[in-house]
Amino acid sequence: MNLERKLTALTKKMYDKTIRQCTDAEVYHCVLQLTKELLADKPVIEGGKKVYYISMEFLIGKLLSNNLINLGIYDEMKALLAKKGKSLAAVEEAEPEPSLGNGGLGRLAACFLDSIATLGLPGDGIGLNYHFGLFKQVFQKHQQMAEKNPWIEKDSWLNETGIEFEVAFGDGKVTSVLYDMDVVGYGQDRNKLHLFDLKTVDERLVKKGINFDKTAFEKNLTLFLYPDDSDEAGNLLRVYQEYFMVSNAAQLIIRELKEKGVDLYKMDEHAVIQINDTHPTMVIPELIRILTWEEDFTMEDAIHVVSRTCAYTNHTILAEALEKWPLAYIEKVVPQLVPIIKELNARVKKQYKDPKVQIIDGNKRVHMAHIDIHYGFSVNGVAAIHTDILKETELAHFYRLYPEKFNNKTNGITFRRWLLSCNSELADLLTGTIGDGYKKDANELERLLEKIDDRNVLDAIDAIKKQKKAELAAYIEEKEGVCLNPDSVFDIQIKRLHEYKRQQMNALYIIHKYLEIKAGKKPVRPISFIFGAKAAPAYVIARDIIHLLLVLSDIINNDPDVSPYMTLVMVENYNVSYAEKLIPACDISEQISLASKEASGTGNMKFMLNGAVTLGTSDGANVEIHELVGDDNIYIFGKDSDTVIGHYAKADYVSRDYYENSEVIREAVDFIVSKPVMKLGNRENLLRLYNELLNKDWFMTLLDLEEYIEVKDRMLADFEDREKWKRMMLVNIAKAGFFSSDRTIAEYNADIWHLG
Ligand code: 26Q
Repeated sequence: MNLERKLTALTKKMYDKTIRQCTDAEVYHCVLQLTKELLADKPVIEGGKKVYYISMEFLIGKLLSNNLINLGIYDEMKALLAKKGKSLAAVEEAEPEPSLGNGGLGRLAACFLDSIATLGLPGDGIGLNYHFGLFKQVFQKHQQMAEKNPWIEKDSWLNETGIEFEVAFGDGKVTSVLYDMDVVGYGQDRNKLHLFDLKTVDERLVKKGINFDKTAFEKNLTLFLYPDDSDEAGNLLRVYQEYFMVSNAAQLIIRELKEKGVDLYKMDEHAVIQINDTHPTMVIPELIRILTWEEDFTMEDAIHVVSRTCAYTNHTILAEALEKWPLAYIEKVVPQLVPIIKELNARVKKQYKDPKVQIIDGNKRVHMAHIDIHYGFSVNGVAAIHTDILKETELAHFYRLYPEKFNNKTNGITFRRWLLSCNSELADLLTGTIGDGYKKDANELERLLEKIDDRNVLDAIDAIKKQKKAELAAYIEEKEGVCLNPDSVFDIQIKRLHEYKRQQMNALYIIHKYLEIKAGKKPVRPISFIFGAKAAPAYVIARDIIHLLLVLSDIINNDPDVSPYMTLVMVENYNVSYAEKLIPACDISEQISLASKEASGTGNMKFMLNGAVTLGTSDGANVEIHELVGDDNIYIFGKDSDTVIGHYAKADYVSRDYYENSEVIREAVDFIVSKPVMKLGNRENLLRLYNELLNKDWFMTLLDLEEYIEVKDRMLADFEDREKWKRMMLVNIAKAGFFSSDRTIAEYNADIWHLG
């Protein structure tokens, strides 16, 4: 294959220019075109049984580099462009970023598609083609504002399929159109991501910011992704979106089965549907409806085969995040599902008396997870501790009924994006040190442990970290106008803004450091505190926390007594591309959720793989990271999940006691409403946050604050023992293999899907 000849022909045809004469954006469009042609040439992965991964979110991020890597032409393309005076990085800047997810759950779905194809398994994603995705975050007067984020251009990764379906709602029918994206595996053939759109969607509905006419569902359904992660928005439009997705999914799956000549009574032998959290739950009653109404199945037969086809993944134990829709909503949106849901409910009621396992509760709310558990064959959590909590506490009543359905699948990340693409320097060093077998079998990373005493390897890892920090500092200076000292420690917390993730605890540490410096106690080495996070626009306290961080950064970075020793930056519009720049540059990975609340976390894995050391609580996948690297290569602090669950059960946590009993805590908390902060910030935001911490603190920030300060200070001191730190970096990289999503997907396949 001759890339140069093909690309030259394309630039000539599309712009009547040579590669050299094209702008970066023009080159991008030509490379996009060329890559799409190469993708289309790949055979589609076929096999006996296929998985359909249905998800409201696929946080795919930019796709150019990832596709080039998986096609095996990344280096060649980079060299070709360089020869023509172009840089692939600059060309990539022209690619619009689709933000079709809120955070972890959406990114996990994207990593899974990459791994399913890489393992050569037949499996497609099914989701929605949101025109503006998740909102774009801008900061104004130390506040988060939301704008739309258009990403679909005339030419994009989307392919028209010509496939259309009808979807009937209580108040009218709509037509859907299906777009596909090719998902090529690493050195493999391809699967597809199917994204459904509304034929009559109208982008002009969006006026200022992200406001739009919520009533015209036949025009608005696919405009935006709901910006709430882990909060039940209680909005009817979300139910419209969910039904639109699953009705299309069900029609597509049945159409594909029929094309293969499958006997629908044996659907479960040819298809498995993985339900990504409760959001696609209505696919269960919808399939049952189609089979009974259109395929003449008895209710008994339909329930039987659908239950053997559907599997459910739970991503949260936060009660407020478990979807419970008023039956009246479903009645309005999809009246045709109501008799089915009532039938499913009646069957449960007949068999089980326990009110905790009913589908429709006393307040006429439909518990979506309960449908999944009763009428699916598998229920999985996303990290060992999370699955244990589901079994022992949150879903204990169901575990007693169906112990055989419960299983754990610890999350993973695709090493193509989170190592090969974002940190090719480290990938090359690894290849030079242990060979490139780790690219296919991530467990081979362990061979790096043999080099634990190898000066050259340790220094080389450290040199790459230095380089990535310098690159990030330059990028942040350009984007945010904040100058970071590349010799400082880079302490990074990037994830959705949520009280349980405790960005506010990190903020209190920062205040504590600031006050120490003001009092003359200077750190031996400057520290750069870096945050990236979007808050759901309706999540008031989360926005208050962003406000505090922005005000603090203004104070700290502009105080000449302090800024030589510490810097604070909250980057604007944190997204996948920003993560790819931040993660390779991190020294301290902040994973400080209140124990029991973070189902898994996946950023923790990305940081570890890139040689950062974790500062975290015993929560989610941190527990498994801890087991793998051992006590000496991680910094764990805070009360464990049993203690925390005990506090909730007894309702005996009183944040004010912690405030009153500790001067350190008192000083830090009081600073939130101190003169310098109130002067720059907004009184209402700051007072609310202060009062919340003192009078409620539902996610127990103050419970772990003192120990957090202690352990973080010890970690910073250890950073000065450079030889020790370099070894910790090496051990973390070497032990990261377990967290490859290839391993996760192989487990899904062995235990749940049984594909091929
Ligand atoms: C529900 C109803 C209405 C509107 C929105 C929602 C909604 C949307 C998104 C509820 C939850 C989410 C996203 C949850 C999420 O991202 N969970 C994360 O999943 C990761 C992958 O398993 C885990 O690593 C994280 O621990 C978990 O927080």
